[in-house]
Amino acid sequence: MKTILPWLVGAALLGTPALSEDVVVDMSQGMSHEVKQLTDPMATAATGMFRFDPPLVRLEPGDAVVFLNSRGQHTVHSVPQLWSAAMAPVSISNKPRVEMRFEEPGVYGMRCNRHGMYGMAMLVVVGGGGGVTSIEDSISAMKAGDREKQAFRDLFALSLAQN
Ligand SMILES: [Cu+2]
Repeated sequence: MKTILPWLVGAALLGTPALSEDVVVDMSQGMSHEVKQLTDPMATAATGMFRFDPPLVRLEPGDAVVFLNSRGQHTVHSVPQLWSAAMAPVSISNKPRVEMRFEEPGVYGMRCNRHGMYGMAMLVVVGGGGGVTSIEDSISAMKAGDREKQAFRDLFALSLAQN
């Protein structure tokens, strides 16, 4: 049985922090990983119709994620219960391309404001992860439907299976 590292609930410590808008990244440092936001009418499962691609990204500290296609239909918003306190929350909408560098190890859960209810969720794990005390407690504390919570459970399970 794999022990889960001491994760710490960032949201409880942060309260309701101000959302950061654009985060400008110097791409000369670290690698960048593109994450597309897709609407796929051919998807066979409802959870696949609206999705981040890929939904799980592992980074080294200093690497960046390039969020593509936050245009009206899709957004990227941090989930307070699944967000390491080391980094300011994110709120991206109406931007075709936003680069964001993740400097601190931790886990960072994000959702689309419009399609989170359909399971449009994603997880960034930086370095060894950490930052959330209990995955299940944090997910339970989310104000979200079962489909979205299950999407995050699946992403955490996938991330732990890859360790
Ligand atoms: Cu969306």
